[in-house]
Amino acid sequence: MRLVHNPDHRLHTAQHEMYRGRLVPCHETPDRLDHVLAAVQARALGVLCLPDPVSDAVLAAIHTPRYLDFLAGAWDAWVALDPANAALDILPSVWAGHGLRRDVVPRNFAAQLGLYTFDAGSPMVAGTWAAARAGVACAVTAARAVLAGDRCAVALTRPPGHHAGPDFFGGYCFLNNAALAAQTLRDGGAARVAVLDVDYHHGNGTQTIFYGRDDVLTVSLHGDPMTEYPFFLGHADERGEGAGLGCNLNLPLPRGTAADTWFDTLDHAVQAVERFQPDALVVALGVDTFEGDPISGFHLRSADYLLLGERLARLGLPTVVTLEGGYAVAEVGCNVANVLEGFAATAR
Ligand code: SP5
Ligand code: ZN
Repeated sequence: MRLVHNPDHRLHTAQHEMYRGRLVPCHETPDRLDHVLAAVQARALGVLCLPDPVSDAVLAAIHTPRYLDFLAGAWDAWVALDPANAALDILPSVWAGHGLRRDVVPRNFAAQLGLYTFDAGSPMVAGTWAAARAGVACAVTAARAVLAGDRCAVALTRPPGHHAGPDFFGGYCFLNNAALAAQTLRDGGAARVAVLDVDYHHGNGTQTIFYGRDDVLTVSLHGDPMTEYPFFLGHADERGEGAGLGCNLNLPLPRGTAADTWFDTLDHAVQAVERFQPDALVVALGVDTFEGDPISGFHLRSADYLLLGERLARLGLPTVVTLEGGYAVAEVGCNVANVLEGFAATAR
């Protein structure tokens, strides 16, 4: 199993996210990935390798030019406002919601920031763009390995991606790694691709990217948006639109859901993937479904992740895995390694 890791992930190290009127320490930290890398190496789950570089055209297949330009220039624009900003994370304070125009891009940087994000919990720093780009390279490299015949390849990366849409960031995500992996599989000859998102949070960015398309099925199993982030998308009645009608499936579950119900619901997700008859699978793997996760509300235990890996492998599909959330730092490595171990034991 090829394990593509992001050598630049540490460049994205932010300080604070806004929570209940205060800046609190970021949950999405570099040590998360360090624990994952240590765990997969300790168990010899596969070959750790570096990503191949990717061109701008790869990003532009999923994200808009104006959004990519914004991300690429955001840090310089931030520091140009005031040299003292170099010591501060970029966070927004105004948003283009509630009937406000999104078609005109203001010249003001704070306004642009509010045009391109939907929360105040996703700080950007000087190295965010480089880290996120290198993360995309991991996802695309993993997808290319699967196109070349690997049964499974894994992008071990951060920042995560599944909340990032065509022209927006949020939920600690800037570029949608899973969507870019799916698009790479499509461009490489897979006629139909399924994205199965098992992160605790609804994959709103991925859903939005593929909502009108019938060549990519998006399925997400997540905390009910009536009470859980990202709140404003992820309901069961969102089924896709136009040609994509029927190609999006949301399976929201109440906060507090334990493993038995979660796995029953995973069976529904897996059946939907099977009905779609895809040529390849992308798994958006968040392990923030863990009982000890500090920001989430499901109750999976570490051993359950072995079963998840087995279940995913039993689909029998060429599979790309991207790393999404998981904030119980001490256990995140074990939980991710368990998924991969369960997969490898079953795929063999
Ligand atoms: C990829 C991913 O899992 N993104 C999740 C983004 C969730 N952002 C909102 C989190 C609210 C955190 N609450 C802070 C609790 C302080 N103890
Ligand atoms: Zn999550």
